Amino acid sequence: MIDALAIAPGAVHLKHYLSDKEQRIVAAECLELGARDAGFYTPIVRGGHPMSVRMLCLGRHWNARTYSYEETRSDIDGLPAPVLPEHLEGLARSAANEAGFTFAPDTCIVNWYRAASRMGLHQDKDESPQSIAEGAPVLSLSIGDTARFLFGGLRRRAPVQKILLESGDAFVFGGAARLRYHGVTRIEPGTAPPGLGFEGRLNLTFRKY
Ligand SMILES: O=C(O)CCC(=O)C(=O)O
Repeated sequence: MIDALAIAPGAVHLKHYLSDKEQRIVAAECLELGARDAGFYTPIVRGGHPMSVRMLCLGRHWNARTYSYEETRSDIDGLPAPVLPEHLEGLARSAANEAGFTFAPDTCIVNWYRAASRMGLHQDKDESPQSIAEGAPVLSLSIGDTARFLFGGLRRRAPVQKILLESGDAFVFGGAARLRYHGVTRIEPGTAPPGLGFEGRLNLTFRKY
């Protein structure tokens, strides 16, 4: 049985959603795609600072300098963004359904966290106005080391909930929760299940542009 925790209206934490086998399959798929042309890279944000995660964008590329989506990696190497594999799209669709959402994602950002990686508190608001207005969810799958995840409110200074995202967990926020601030303060090294074939944490976030 799936352990679904209601975090806020529109936000659901699905504990241990992916089996160990599914985690290994998804991790292998991401590592394989990430090692090809148009694979993992270090995004450089406005102001010229590198992000602490490595990133792989599937379906559409997210440009870290302009905070917008595009067909090609114009801030990296000009290559087209790789296609979002059907298998991953299907996993995200099913997980969102478990949380009560109908979801047809067309883009996935894979963030590869190392021990020192972080993700500052932010809102996801670079998707199309229609997608945001509809409250189309953001669905994340975590694989590897545990993350200390913060889930806040609609204002940056609103109180935050501290949530541990463990390997295999899914986290969904849409509807009234779609624009809530969120971020990752820390990765707990050495907490991943054995046999995943990589170090750190992979977080796949699916969105409908
Ligand atoms: O790594 C996570 O759990 C969150 C990722 C995130 O905030 C994002 O990709 O916008």
